[in-house]
Amino acid sequence: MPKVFKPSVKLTDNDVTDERIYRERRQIVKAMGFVGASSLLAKSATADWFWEDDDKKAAARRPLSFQEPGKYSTSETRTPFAKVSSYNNFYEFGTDKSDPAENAGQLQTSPWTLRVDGLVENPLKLDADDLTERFPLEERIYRLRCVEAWSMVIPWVGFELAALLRAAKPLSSAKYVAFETLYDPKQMPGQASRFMGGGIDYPYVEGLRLDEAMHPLTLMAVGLYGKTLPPQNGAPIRLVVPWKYGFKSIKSLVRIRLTDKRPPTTWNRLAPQEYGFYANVNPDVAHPRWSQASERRITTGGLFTRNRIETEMFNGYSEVAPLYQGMNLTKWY
Ligand SMILES: Nc1nc2c(c(=O)[nH]1)N[C@H]1C(S)=C(S)[C@@H](COP(=O)(O)O)O[C@H]1N2
Ligand SMILES: [Mo]
Repeated sequence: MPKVFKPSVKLTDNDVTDERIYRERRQIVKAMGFVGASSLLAKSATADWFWEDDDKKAAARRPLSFQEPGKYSTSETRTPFAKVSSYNNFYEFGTDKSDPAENAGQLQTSPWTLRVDGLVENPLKLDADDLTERFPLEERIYRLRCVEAWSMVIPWVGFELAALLRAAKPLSSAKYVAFETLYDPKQMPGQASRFMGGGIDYPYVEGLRLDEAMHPLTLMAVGLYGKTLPPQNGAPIRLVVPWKYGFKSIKSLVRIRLTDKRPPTTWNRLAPQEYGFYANVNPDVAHPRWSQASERRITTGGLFTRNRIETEMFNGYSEVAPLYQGMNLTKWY
C-alpha cells in the first residue's frame, strides 16, 4: 500500500501541482530562447496542420505471450491503461501531455531495426519480429516516477536488457551503454520544429553505466497491459529503469552502443544543473525549483486530483543501493 503523504516543511505550498511543474520544465527551454510565448499557442495548430489529412488511428496493439509477474513486480494499484496511454512525455511529438497520444498514432514500427554495437564482440541487428521473439518475455509491474513529481504503476511486458547485452558480448573495455531514439523528422513533428520539440537537440539520447544496464531490474519493454506498446509509450521498444527518473527510460530505440566514456544524455545536456546523468529517484535531493519529497500517484480519479504519497529512495527499489556504495548521491544527482 502506498504511504499516506504527511505534509513536511519541504513542501510548504500545498497547491503546488505538478501541472505547474511540467509547465516550468517546458518554461526552461522557453527561457533559453527556443520557444516564444506565441509559439506555445501556435504549437497545437502546427500539430493539426501536420496531421490534418491523416487518419489518426494507431496500429492495432498485438497481444503478447509472456510469463506472469515475478518477484520484481509491485502489487500496488495499477494506473489505468487510458491514463498510461494518454498522459505522456515524448517531446518528439510535442511538449503537452496529450500531444504524444494525438500525434504518434502513425509512427511506423515495422519494419524497424535496433542495432547493438560499439565495444562488443558480437554486434547485433534486431528486426521488428526479433524484438518480441528473440528473448522470452515477462510481465514487470513497475512504478514509474517522473522528475516532474508524478508517478504511475505500469504493467510492462519485456525482457532484461542484460539478456540482450550478454548476446552482444561486451568487451572488457566497455564501461557505459548509450541509447538513441529514432531520428525521423518526417514522422516526428517535434524533431522538425524546434518550437514543437521543446528545444531539444534530437535524436533523444540516454545512457547508463554498464553495471546499471546489467541490473536485472533494467528492462527492455515491448508492451504494456499485455499487448505491444502504444506508439506514445515508445513503440516498438523502449528502456525502463524503474529506480531512476522517467527521462532515463528512453523510447523508440534504434541504437544501443557500448562505450568506454560516459555518453551525453538529453536532459543533462539541456539543463545540467537540474538533470544529472544518474537521475536516481531521491526524495532528499530537491530539484532546484521543486521538492522531490513527494509525488502525485496517478491511479483513478481526475488527472489533477490530490493523491500524494511520499517518494522513496530509488523509487522503492532498494536492491540497487549497492551500485552506488560510497558515492555522494547529492553530488551525483
Ligand atoms: N525519446 C524520448 N524518450 C522519452 C521521453 C521523450 O521525450 N523522448 N520522455 C521521458 C520522460 S520525461 C518520461 S516521464 C517517460 C514517460 O514514459 P510514458 O509516457 O510511457 O509514461 O518517457 C521518457 N522517455
Ligand atoms: Mo519525465
